[in-house]
Amino acid sequence: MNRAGIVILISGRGSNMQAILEAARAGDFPAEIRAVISNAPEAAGLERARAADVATEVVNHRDYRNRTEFDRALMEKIDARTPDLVALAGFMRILGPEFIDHYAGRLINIHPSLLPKFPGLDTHERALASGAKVHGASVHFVTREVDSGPIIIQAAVPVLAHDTPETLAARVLEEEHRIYPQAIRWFAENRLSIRDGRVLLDGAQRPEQGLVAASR
Ligand code: NHR
Ligand code: GAR
Repeated sequence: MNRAGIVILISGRGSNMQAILEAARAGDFPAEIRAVISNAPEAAGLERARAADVATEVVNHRDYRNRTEFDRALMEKIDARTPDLVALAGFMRILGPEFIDHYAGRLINIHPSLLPKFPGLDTHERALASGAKVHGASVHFVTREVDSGPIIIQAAVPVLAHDTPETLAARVLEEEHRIYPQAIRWFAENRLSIRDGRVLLDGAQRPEQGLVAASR
């Protein structure tokens, strides 16, 4: 079987990247990781990728005069790997319209909240401050407007009485590691489509397959 090629973009630790690499290693996974690219030379995920024998690149945003120049350099590095899918995994730079349009329909992100709640940064702090009883993570197609693209899958976790941003983040992260490989599997199996701004799985809206419920 022809496996889909993936390029993963990171900025930091790379635990979601690692979860995807491990899923791909496990066999019968329909995608292969062609490269991991970081905008941050110090990202710990680069070391983890190397340890797994995956090609790595750095496109340091500080080396470019503006966002457009950075985005173009990044596009060049990505396209050299001819991926079917580009996956943001803890990638921390907002991408401009030229980049977004170039990868339309083949660019996805994992975001640590139940979108459309808490787009942007510091999601766990904000979820706690809001008094929310559930929180979670979302995998979505990336569009020009940040954290607003069509949602592929979400996982919910309970917010517990003594949670801190750190304990809540850890509970969410476990779910991220489950749903990101799942979303990539669906994409690689060509089972996802977008109609009226919504993601369909096998041509239908299937909440029971698109949501992993709160556990514990
Ligand atoms: N780009 C577009 N156009 N659309 C999206 O949906 C994107 C995107 C780039 C990244 C990930 C996103 C997240 O999951 C993502 C989605 C960084 C910021 C941010 O404010 C916001 C959202 C996300 C990632 N970044 C600052 C910036 O000026 C830098 C912050 C930093 O370096 O710490 O780019 O949350
Ligand atoms: C993850 O929780 C991811 O959802 C979040 O950062 C963490 C990265 O962890 N992403 C963002 O906040 C994007 N702005 P990881 O590097 O270990 O995968």
